[in-house]
Amino acid sequence: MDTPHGFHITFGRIVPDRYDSHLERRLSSMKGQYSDEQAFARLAQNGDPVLYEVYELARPAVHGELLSGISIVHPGKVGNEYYMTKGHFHQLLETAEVYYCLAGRGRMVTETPEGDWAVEELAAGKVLYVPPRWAHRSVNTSENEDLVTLFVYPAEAGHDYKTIETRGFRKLILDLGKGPEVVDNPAWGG
Ligand code: PAN
Ligand code: ZN
Repeated sequence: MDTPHGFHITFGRIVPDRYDSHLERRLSSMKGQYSDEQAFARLAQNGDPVLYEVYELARPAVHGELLSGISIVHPGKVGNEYYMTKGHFHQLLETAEVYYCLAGRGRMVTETPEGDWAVEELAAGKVLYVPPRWAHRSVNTSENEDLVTLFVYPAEAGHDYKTIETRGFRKLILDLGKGPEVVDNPAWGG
């Protein structure tokens, strides 16, 4: 919570000491992805904050190679919806991914083209396996800490962002006054 006279200090920012690419995703690149468009517009008037960052070690996109890196979702909300990644299916749908949560708290929102869905808790020390066919999005549900995960997936997987951009995920993670809740996405367009 912001207080009028106080400030807070974030300790121990996790950044890998070696990487090939560093991507910053700002609010403007998430247009249409948050449920409260008015809250999105209000936030956008005050600048274009970085919502999350990805550090990746490059490898050739061929069978047998693995890509790894660190994803950092910053704390914050657009209206009552927590900061989150865009989320995607892998272009090669039959490829999986492992996530290892290094710091923070959050949720991994997942679903398949067949209509299954699952929301898993993320907390430091938790390992999550995202099986082939499951779209995935990480959501930071902490009030003031980064959600930091290490990920590993086949280098040939590729990303299909379009499907999620067009129809969204079936489930949203909202704070309706009692902390994070899984809520049906009223705008889901499958
Ligand atoms: C991760 C994600 C990373 C950022 O490396 O790419 O967490 O999320 P978006 O790609 O959805 O913006 C991964 O799942 N790679 O496949
Ligand atoms: Zn992925």
